[in-house]
Amino acid sequence: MTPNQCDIGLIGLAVMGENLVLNMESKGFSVAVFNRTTEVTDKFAAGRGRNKNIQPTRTMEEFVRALKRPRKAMIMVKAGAPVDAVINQLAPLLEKGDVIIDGGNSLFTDTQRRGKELEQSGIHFVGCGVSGGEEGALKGPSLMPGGSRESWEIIAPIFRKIAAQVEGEPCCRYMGPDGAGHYVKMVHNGIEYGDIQLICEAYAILKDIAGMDAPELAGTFAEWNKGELDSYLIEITSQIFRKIDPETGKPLVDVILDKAGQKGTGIWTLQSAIKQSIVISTINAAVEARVISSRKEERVEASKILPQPKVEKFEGDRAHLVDAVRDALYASKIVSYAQGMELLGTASTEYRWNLNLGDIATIWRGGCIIRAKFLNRIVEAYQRDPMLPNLLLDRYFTDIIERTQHNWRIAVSTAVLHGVAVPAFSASLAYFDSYRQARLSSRIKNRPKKRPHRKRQRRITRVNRVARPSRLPRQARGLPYLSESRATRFRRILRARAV
Ligand code: NBP
Repeated sequence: MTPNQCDIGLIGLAVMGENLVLNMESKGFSVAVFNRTTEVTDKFAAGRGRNKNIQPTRTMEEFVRALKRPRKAMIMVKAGAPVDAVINQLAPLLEKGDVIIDGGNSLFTDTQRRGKELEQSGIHFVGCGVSGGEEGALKGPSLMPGGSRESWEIIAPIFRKIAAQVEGEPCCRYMGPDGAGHYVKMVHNGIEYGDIQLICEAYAILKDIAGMDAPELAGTFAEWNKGELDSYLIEITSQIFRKIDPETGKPLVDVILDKAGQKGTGIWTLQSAIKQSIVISTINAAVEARVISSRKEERVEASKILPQPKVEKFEGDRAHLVDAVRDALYASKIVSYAQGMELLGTASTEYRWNLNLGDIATIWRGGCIIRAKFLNRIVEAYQRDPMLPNLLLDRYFTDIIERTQHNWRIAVSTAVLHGVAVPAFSASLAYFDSYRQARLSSRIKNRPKKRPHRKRQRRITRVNRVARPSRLPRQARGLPYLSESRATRFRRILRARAV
């Protein structure tokens, strides 16, 4: 192939990189590829990349020479130091106006730093969240690009085409400047953890209390997948229950190790939520559940020492319990997304990203692990009110909570009485029970404050008026202009509901 002919280049031919390259090529783009270990490149070129519009390269110089201007080079290597190592090799060979895209799970603050560093040489840097695992990468992922708008215009024709398509719409929209794309991907992963944990808890109640076996569980989840819970994760859960372990002949779910690991993004989401003072208790419960599950040996020992609850066999109405668990799952999921969306909205204000929450729900509808019918309801909620402070306040979601609330409590209390751990179900319910109350028990923590002397009070007020930066208009403080304060938004929601 002659130089400067490839539409895009990709560095890092592990599972995600290889599949993305094949996806790009299948959509009509020519792709140059490079990998630190040359044998990996050679193996790919001779195998899955054979007889395709793919150009293997063996040095970074050869890789850069293969690209059309403005050059578009995507990095798909392990997050952290490897990304910096690749950028340090690649950037000196690029020119002003070229674009580097980091498609790995990088920490958004690293993306902000890298973007600033590259800006000095006029090279665009895009931090792009890629969701959907290896299958998504091959067939169409959900893509969350962040960087300058100019860089988005350069990569958009390729990215919109390789993304998953839902109802003719690509699951890829511009998220916002600098670290916005990687931040959205990070929260997406946190939400994914929450979804998975909620499913685990539904399974625990149905199996350990209702006594359902694998075929019954498969049928129940398949049934749920026909309704409001229709989603990729519910669908694959129903399929998992049908898998048989070839060695023992038992259902796979009964023999598989109960130990879950985690990568950085769940913990980063929690750290960011603490920094922004946002409660994401469902995601928090999900991350902690993984931590406890990973201590298998310790749990085995503890189970021999600690007292087990003395519980009676469940004698209630099994069908009713199944309905209660389904409702608890849906209500808790709504709370989890309400928390995740609030975190995104707050970070957007803090970092001045101007995130569009409706767009984010739109691009999660396909390609990614959390794809679900329910995301359409979130899109509609933000169409009704783009400034919605909390999803629970949207009329559709309030109605769901009203309908499911009683069953939600039955599921959680039954689990507690039978000693089945449901940390994400109960954290979601506790969040709802706190958020819905005008007056909380926290008043006990507050000591009544002495009123200052009237003269001193006047002086404090005067000082505050002049010097407290929060008294200045938002724009004067360099914050993005918000048309409404949070309080005004609530008053408007209440007025609308009164009609
Ligand atoms: P890995 O995260 O396993 O990384 C392997 C790749 O990184 C190889 O190409 C390896 O080259 C390269 N690499 C390493 Br390690 N250190 C390097 C260095 N110092 N310089 C240059 N290259 C280096 O690959 P992956 O699972 O395909 O994931 C790629 C990215 O996508 C990650 O950030 C991941 O978090 C993210 N992601 C993964 C998934 C998923 O389902 N796997 C989903 C969504 C996002 P070598 O061959 O020479 O060792």
